[in-house]
Amino acid sequence: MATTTATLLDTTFKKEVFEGLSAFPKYLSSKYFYDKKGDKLFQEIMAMPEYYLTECEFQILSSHTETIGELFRDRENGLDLIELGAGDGKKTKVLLKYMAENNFNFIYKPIDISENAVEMLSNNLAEEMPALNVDAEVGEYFEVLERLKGFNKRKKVIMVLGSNIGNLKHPKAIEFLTQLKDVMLRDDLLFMGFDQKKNPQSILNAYNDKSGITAAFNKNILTRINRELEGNFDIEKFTHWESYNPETGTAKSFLVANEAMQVTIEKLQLTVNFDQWETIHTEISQKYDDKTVQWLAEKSGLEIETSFTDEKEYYKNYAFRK
Ligand code: AVJ
Repeated sequence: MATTTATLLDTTFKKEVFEGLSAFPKYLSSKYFYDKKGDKLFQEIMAMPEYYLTECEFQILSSHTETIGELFRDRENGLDLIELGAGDGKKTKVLLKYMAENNFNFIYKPIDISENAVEMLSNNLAEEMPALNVDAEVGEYFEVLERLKGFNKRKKVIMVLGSNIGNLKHPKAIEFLTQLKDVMLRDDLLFMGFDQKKNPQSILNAYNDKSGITAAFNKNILTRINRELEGNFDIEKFTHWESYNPETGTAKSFLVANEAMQVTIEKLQLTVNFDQWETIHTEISQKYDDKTVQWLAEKSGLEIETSFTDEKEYYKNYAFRK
């Protein structure tokens, strides 16, 4: 008896892989990079010299710790610090330490799509900063937003670091920012990192490192499909390809099929045909300038309060109010 699609595609992952690989041109969502192996590869990416983003944001948070911390502070009632896409928390710890050492009354709520990352971060914080009040959660951005409405008793600061917003095309970014605005009250802050437009070669290098870590990261989505959905992708037959359009500021990642092939994904009851040189689009990493961030803010009903940048002006963190 034929299985109905409803039971066949019973998770978002299955549904989206089915849709993306049945579409033309083919695509997969970068949010599926982050399983245990993907988290590890992303850690390695953040440590690569080519991937300047992490170092720049770390520099910003380290050199403006006090100003940023005091921007967050509410002396009367304290605050809830909510971080979306917390990852390993390395950069956030700079702020957490300042807040802990300067009598801030606050709880830290890290949220991440990776169960593994959330668990590692919670354990790490319990060890390194045992006095810290941590309430971690696993979830996707758009899912957890609803639940943030419950955090209304005192000031909230919502933090999204790492230029994670760059994975969203502008219309989706506006939707995301608007939803954040909707859960914010008058005195709440949104503190967000935006990777800036810069010389195009530096951007290309950041997503096309010589050591092949980014390539492995990109291909990990196929490995994940093989393992979780019983696919038979031959990973070797795909090439990681990066492009950057300096006009739009969009960096795009692809997996290119080196030869014609047929792939079967058992759990989706799906056969996928690839022509030689056919692509799967896997990620966008949008780069910004002040004008674009200003425009996104306006479209979302937010106002830029202030911003912070690094020495090279490669990266910026903006504080928004509604
Ligand atoms: C975590 C989404 C910000 O787009 O720069 C790194 C992910 N992809 N190298 C980015 C990523 C390839 C990263 N973000």
